[in-house]
Amino acid sequence: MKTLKRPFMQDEPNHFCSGCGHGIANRIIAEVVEEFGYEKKSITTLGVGCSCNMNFSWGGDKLQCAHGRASAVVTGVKVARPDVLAMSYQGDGDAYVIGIAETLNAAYRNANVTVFVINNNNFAMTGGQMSWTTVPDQITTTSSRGRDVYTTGTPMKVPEMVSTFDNIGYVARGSVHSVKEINALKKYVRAAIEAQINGEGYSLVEILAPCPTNWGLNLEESLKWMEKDVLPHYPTGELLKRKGDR
Ligand SMILES: Cc1ncc(C[n+]2csc(CCOP(=O)(O)OP(=O)(O)O)c2C)c(N)n1
Ligand code: SF4
Ligand SMILES: [Mg+2]
Repeated sequence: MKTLKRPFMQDEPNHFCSGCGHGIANRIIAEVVEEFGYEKKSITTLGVGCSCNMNFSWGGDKLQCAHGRASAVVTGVKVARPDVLAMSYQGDGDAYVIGIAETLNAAYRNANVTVFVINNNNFAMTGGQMSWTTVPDQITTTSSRGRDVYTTGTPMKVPEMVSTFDNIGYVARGSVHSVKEINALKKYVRAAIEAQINGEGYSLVEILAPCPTNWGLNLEESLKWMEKDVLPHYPTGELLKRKGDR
């Protein structure tokens, strides 16, 4: 019988709610890090939010950052330790709202780091407030009648924005809402990490993920809602291919 190698996650069960998309994202990143042989040579900077729970499941070295600052901290990590795989793992509120300056500057400076942003369309950890990624008409605790895009802005699309910085390494958006998308996501994660290893510059993978707890839906309803209401605003795919493939 073939024994599958286990990704370098810790033995503790994760601390995410059942049906949460963070766990799948953690697992995929762990598998790819292990495939490249960096399980003992990675440093991940964590945003504030449910992403902090990665602390309990992730086997690599981690740095917990102040809210929104993980892309700045990971830039410094790579300067100090160019030999490690330097990744940040952040939520949409962390990376695209409070930390939008740090996120854009890391990309603009073409730091040779890999940024993962888990976009669940809300500030999950603090109870489901509206984020800049909340989709039109989405009900949150601070948009109780549904998000009004005329007064609060339209969904923030940072991968589309940074993919105009065409000196950088790689940009993609994936999702964990179906098996097909999970398989595609693994390819994006692999491409982003390989771009860093080859010194091709900044890479970003946004990962669409369900948050059944704050969406007030069960998992099945959450996945259907993503397909119908989230994907039209956040199409998946590669936005900026690796340098050799452009
Ligand atoms: C400076 C600061 N402001 C506000 C907060 C409160 N806070 C904690 S988590 C969070 C939102 C996190 O949302 P997101 O990054 O989308 O992560 P998620 O929990 O959705 O995965 C906020 C506003 C904080 N911890 N620090
Ligand atoms: S609140 Fe949402 S994002 Fe946070 S662990 Fe629960 S399901 Fe996941
Ligand atoms: Mg969020």
